[in-house]
Amino acid sequence: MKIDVLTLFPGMFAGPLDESIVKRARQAGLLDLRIHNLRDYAHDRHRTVDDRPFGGGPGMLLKPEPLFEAIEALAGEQTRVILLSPAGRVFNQAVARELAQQTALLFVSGHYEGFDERVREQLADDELSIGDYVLTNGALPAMVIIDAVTRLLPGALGDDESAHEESFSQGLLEYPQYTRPAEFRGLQVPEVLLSGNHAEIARWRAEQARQRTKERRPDLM
Ligand code: 4HQ
Repeated sequence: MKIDVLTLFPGMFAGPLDESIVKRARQAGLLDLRIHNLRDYAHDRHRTVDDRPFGGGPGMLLKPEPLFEAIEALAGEQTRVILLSPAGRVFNQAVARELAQQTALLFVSGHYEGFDERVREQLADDELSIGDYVLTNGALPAMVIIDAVTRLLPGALGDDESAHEESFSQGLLEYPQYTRPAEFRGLQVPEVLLSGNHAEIARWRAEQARQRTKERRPDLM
């Protein structure tokens, strides 16, 4: 998969996408990730990318010319162009699975009060939010989504990591888990997990997952 990111803060992307599973996916050629500075597409010597809203009001907007030129330069026929903003549909695991099927993604990370509406109308295929809170810009949302999508690319997870994906994708929260020692500071691991009875263990785990989900995240049930 090819992923391009258009941002005013390319420096924010150094680090989170250079570790762990995303790093390995990039090295293996499963993910071709490129970060682009929106300022490189500005027209003037001050590299201006923002301007005041018509009609007045607080804050600045990303002006259309640099965004149009950048997106037209970076997006191919197959590219899904995605704006990050709190007004988007809310990202979740189902959206991650949908994006993991695409050939190419271009994330456009907003800043200030957002985008000139013509960018939305003419260039965006999709608009996503990572949740109902306000961030300073769309760089972290872009990284969150890239992380969640990358681990779904075929071959991105090792065998141990894939086994884990199965249990979460049942749509419930995880059951409680324990490792050695069986007693730690007087705290015992539940007897059933030491029993060796695999059918009974599977039943116990399913019930724990159900109870925990009902208690903490009834919206998932
Ligand atoms: N922002 N999910 C404002 C977000 C956000 C979110 C990005 C802040 C866009 C203009 N983006 N800029 N939550 O809060 O995606």
